[in-house]
Amino acid sequence: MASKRGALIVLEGVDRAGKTTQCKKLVEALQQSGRPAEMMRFPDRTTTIGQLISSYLEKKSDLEDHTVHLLFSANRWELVPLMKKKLEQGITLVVDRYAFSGAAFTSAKPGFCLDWCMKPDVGLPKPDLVMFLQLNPAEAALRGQFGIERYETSAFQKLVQQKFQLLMKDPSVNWKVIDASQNIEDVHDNIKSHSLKAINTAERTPLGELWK
Ligand code: ADP
Ligand code: FDM
Repeated sequence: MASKRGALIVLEGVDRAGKTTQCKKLVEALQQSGRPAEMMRFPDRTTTIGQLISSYLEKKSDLEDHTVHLLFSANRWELVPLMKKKLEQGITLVVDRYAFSGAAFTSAKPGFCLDWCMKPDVGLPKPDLVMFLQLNPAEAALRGQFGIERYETSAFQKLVQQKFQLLMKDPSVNWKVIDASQNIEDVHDNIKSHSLKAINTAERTPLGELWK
């Protein structure tokens, strides 16, 4: 009998909602309960493409808007063989941002439609679960100032949030909205319970293709 595949679990959400904190805690909890799990994040700034993106985000270089959008997508596609290999090995992948950030951030720029922004990511491995960490801007502000990277302004983040709301209307994706204003442990318990269900379901279902 073929071994059971791992689940592809994505955390999305506004800046400072707790994505990174929760991805790490989820991976630790899964590993401690004997379930193989690894964390990934997009953009993955370690690859050649990722370094171009990182320099753009740090405002050390400028890139044309369509071009950088396609680089973010290429950065996901270049990791697909590795992701599939790990999932087939039974490793659950917990991913900090994915194609939803890609579509939400670029479509918040003038002159971009959501449909065009989603196209390059059509066919990526489809997450078994996407959790959106919901936090209002006032509460996010209590967690610290915006950083100095590109996109880190409240006006732009507000537009991004609206694009996420549109993406969440798509019933082909298994979205769960998480109240990220709770304390770290309560958010974690919520995320863990959704994740355990997704891991069980993924064992019995083939990996899908996103937005196809
Ligand atoms: P993100 O990856 O979504 O930007 P982080 O996980 O980096 O968010 O968290 C941003 C900041 O908020 C960090 O200082 C983190 O310790 C803090 N934080 C995360 N989750 C919570 C929470 N539930 N309550 C209060 N502070 C939090
Ligand atoms: N971002 C992230 C995009 O614009 N497109 C994408 O496809 C992805 C994955 O890059 F501002 C943006 C979102 C955020 C920045 O920051 C990455 P972090 O701190 O590494 O998540």
